[in-house]
Amino acid sequence: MAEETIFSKIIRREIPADIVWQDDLVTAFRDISPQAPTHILIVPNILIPTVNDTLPEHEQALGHLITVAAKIAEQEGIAGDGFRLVINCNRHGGQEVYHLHMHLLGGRPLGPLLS
Ligand code: D5M
Repeated sequence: MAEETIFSKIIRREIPADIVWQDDLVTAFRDISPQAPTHILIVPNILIPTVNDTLPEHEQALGHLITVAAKIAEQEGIAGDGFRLVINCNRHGGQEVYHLHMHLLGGRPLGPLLS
């Protein structure tokens, strides 16, 4: 059984977060350390630690991350100019919180992907 992170507490609304979307499958909230004018994390409600731990039964929730990202981008007014979706995996991917999440970044030109 994977260990819960702070994101499970946010999903259950046990600790404060600026939640912009929540449904049966996913929760989205503003990143505490924004790297762009819009920086939102979209997370599956069930705990999947990393992309390496994804299973076929997770596909509905994982696909939903993207359709919800599109809705939030529209809601935030950044859909037209564009945005970036990022999922970090493990150490080389720069993952800090081991509850799979998608970053939605936008509101400014983001420049080259890699650093
Ligand atoms: O990204 C993990 C992200 O999670 C990082 O951008 C900070 C953010 N974070 C950490 N704790 C919180 C809370 N409590 N609220 C909102 N955002 C948070 P990674 O892809 O794992 O490097």
